[in-house]
Amino acid sequence: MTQKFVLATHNAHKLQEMSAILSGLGVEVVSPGELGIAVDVEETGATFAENALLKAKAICAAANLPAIADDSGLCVDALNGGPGVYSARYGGEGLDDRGRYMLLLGSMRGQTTRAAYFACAVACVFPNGDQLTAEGRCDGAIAFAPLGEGGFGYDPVFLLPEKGKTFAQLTAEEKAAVSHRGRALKNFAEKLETYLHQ
Ligand code: ITT
Repeated sequence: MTQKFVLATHNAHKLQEMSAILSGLGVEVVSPGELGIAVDVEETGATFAENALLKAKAICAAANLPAIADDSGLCVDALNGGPGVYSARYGGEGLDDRGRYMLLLGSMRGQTTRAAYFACAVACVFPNGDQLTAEGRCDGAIAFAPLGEGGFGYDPVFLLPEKGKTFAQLTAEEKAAVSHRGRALKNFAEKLETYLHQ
């Protein structure tokens, strides 16, 4: 594929994961920083898919290049699906990743129902207005204490029962093979290939 895509994210960890996964799938990407673009998009959508589309549209318009956005989050059964689309803002502005996952562990204290999943919606918008979308999900459970040093965000408290490890205990490749983002981007790359051969 010779077409270049700009990744519509300001999250350095997401950028790194998306670049690695998409490069492995043969999709050439550039970051907004490399293009000198910084667009702050208000995530007003009610769903991951709506927010992904908002981000992709805004960056596509600013860069005049096809733009790929990811909107993602952690959905916890015992918290009625929260923090969900509010995962990046959980607990308010003052918290960092650790602050957010510690807050989550606190709100899960005494909860025996630990089921949770990560969700990811990917949207790609082309300068001619065409759109491609894809979704991915990874089921797991909320750990009782943080474990592992890898990844970002809620990774230290997201447990994959079948591996007996948190996302933060996996290598980047192991995480990408099963993660919500890895699955969504793989599905997206298949749709992109079909689209580009039309
Ligand atoms: P952009 O909108 O600029 O892409 P963001 O971090 O605000 O960056 P989102 O609105 O999609 O992105 O929020 C996603 C949040 O969900 C992210 O900040 C993490 O807290 C969490 N999250 C998403 N994917 C994750 C992953 O793979 N591992 C751990 N936490 C993740």
